[in-house]
Amino acid sequence: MKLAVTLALVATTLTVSLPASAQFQKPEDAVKYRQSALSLMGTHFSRLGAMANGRVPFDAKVAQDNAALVETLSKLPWAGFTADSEKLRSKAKPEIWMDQAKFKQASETMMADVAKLNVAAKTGNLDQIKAAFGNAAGSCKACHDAFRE
Ligand code: ASC
Repeated sequence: MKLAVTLALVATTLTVSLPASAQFQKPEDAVKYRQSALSLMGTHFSRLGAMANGRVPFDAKVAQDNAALVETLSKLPWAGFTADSEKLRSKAKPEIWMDQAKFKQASETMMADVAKLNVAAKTGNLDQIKAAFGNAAGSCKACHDAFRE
């Protein structure tokens, strides 16, 4: 019994501390993971955009909920850009793996911008949200221009 508990603890520790690539059974799973995270981020970011651009009426609570989700989701895609998924067909450009420092910098800029968008959403001030949304949309686009087909 004690051994079983110890083994379970060791297994849990290993799972948590393994590198990202080892968290996916197949390279395809990593691609699916990052695409899912980016797709969800786009969905919730677009709902904020609709309010920032006046296409739907501003609702402070809806803006807060979506901005909080976007900030959380922004942390997820990167683990899916595993070395062994580079060879798979997707919109990811080889530059992601060729210039990893630049890709990491772009991801950090985006995460910082959406964290600021979340702060702005909590104020409930539409002008602040509009400004922060514009910056975040710019960092999404910059990364897509450089790293997405
Ligand atoms: C979105 C979405 C993106 C970004 C980007 C901003 O709503 O899905 O990828 O905004 O278009 O420039």
